[in-house]
Parts: sequence; structure tokens; C-alpha cells
Amino acid sequence: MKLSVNLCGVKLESPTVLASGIVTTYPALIAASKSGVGAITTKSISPQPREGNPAPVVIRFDHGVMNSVGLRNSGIEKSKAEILEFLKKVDVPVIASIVSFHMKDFGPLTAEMVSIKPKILEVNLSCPNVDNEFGKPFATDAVSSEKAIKLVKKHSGKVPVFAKLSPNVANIVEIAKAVEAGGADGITAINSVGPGFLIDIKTRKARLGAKYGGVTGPAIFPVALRCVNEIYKNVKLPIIGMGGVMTAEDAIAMIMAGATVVGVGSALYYKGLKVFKEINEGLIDFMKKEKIKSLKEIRGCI
Ligand code: RRO
Repeated sequence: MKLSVNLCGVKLESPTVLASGIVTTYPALIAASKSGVGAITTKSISPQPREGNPAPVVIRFDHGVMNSVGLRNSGIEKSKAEILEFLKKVDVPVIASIVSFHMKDFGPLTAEMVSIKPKILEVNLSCPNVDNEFGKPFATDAVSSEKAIKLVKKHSGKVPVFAKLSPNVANIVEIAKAVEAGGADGITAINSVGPGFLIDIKTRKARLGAKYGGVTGPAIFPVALRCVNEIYKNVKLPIIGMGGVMTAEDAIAMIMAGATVVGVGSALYYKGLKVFKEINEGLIDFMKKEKIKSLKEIRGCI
């Protein structure tokens, strides 16, 4: 019986991935790497530094979490040096996330990021909290998505490229096929749902500093599961399936829907880093009970 998974030639000891943007400092990411997680993803890095949105940028509600971080990050120049140092200190594979608002920046940004040799590159085409040059995330348009991935692939060398997709589209299969045609090696699905809106009725003000924000956590799990399943049934690429995964049962369902590995993000706000050990143990228990030797036996079974 084994939990390890091969993701585009990269060995993960556990089929779990820390989603982008949840743990944002490099010392905290190093601590996260020791939690039993299979791989960790950096915060999305943009060509230029960004201040992000006014506080509060992350809030909890009854059924999930909302964020309007607004892509706060130090930009590729400063981040490169930080990530390079960080890569020396982590034992699990690192997925470097990049984001751009202009098509022309994807090539140079990719070249900068792959020069420090992350194991996988994730291209965030789907941030719900900031607009690109066309006024909407690239992942809401098939032509832009394919073009962006083609540009990334020209500069990514041997580093596998995952495209992170948005659930906020009429047809996610169309976008998944577009990034496949653009040469993506894998797909990460899904980014936040929305944007959404919550009001503090006592103050009559928005609960998030930026008013609207992406919805994550348990509320979006069924949406994520459906998106992953639709992608799995129509595209031949490995999937990092994420969106509201809280438990080992959720992770099993995500793999049954077609995910190769399972991303975990908002669950950390509820359970902290122990969630990865909990999921690994739950997977082992399930495999023992169901007499499964490898997760391959249940992947995409429905
Ligand atoms: O930083 C953010 O506001 C953010 C990003 Br880049 C993203 O991809 N998804 C999200 O929910 N928030």
C-alpha cells in the first residue's frame, strides 16, 4: 500500500498539496513542509510588487472563507532571491505560482521563475480579486488561456507547467481543453468561487476591506468536485484537485472525481497544519478497509 504519487515526473510522498496563498511567508512555508504534505505551493508572484487590498483580507463565515488579498507579493525580482534560499531548506517538492495581468509578461516572468528551478510551475490564470488587461481573469476565456500557456511553455524548459483554472465560467471543459492545446502538463482546479459579498448588518458595511472577494472553504467543495470530474472526463492531464477539501473523506472523493493529487487550502484556517497528517492517516485507513493498494484503483472511478 502506498500514498506516494508521481506528478509529471515529480515524486510526492503524500497525494496532498498545500494550495497557493494560504501560507505566505517563507519561514512558515518551511514549517508547513514538515507537516506530512506532499508538495507546497508559493503565493502567486507577479512581475511587479503589489501592496494588495485594504484589511480585512481574509474572513470566515458559517460555511467557508472569503478573501480579497489582492495578490499582495514582493514581485519576481525580490521573490526570486527569497524562493531560492527557501528551496535550499525544504525537503518536499515546491510548486512556484506565477500570475500576470498582461499577456506580454508571461514569457519573461516564466524565464525568471524557472531559472531558480522549482519542481513545478503553476500559472494562476484565475485570481478573482484582480483584473487582467482585458478586465477579467485569463481563465474565463479559452483563447487567452491557450495563448498564456503557450507563452509560458516557450520559456519553461523541463519544468512541468500547471494551469490554475477558475470555476467562474459557463464551460470549464472548454478552458481545460484550451490549456491542454497550449501545452500545459497539468491542471490545478479550482481557484475561488465568485467574487462573493458579505455584509456586517450591525455596521452596515462590507465585511471585507475590498468589499467583494473570492469564496473558498467547505461551501465550494461540491463545485470543485464537479469541475475536477468534468476536466478528468474530457482532458488527459493530471489534476491537482482543490476547493473546500477539509477531511480525508473529501480527499478520497476528490481522487474518485479524477484528481491525481488533492490541494488543501482553507482547511488550514480551521485545523492548522495537522490537517495533512489527518488526511494521510484517513487515506491509509480507507485503503486498508477497501483493500486498495494504490490510489490509482479509485482515481476517476465515477
Ligand atoms: O491574492 C488574491 O486575492 C487571490 C488570488 Br492571487 C487567487 O488566485 N485567488 C484568490 O482567491 N485570491
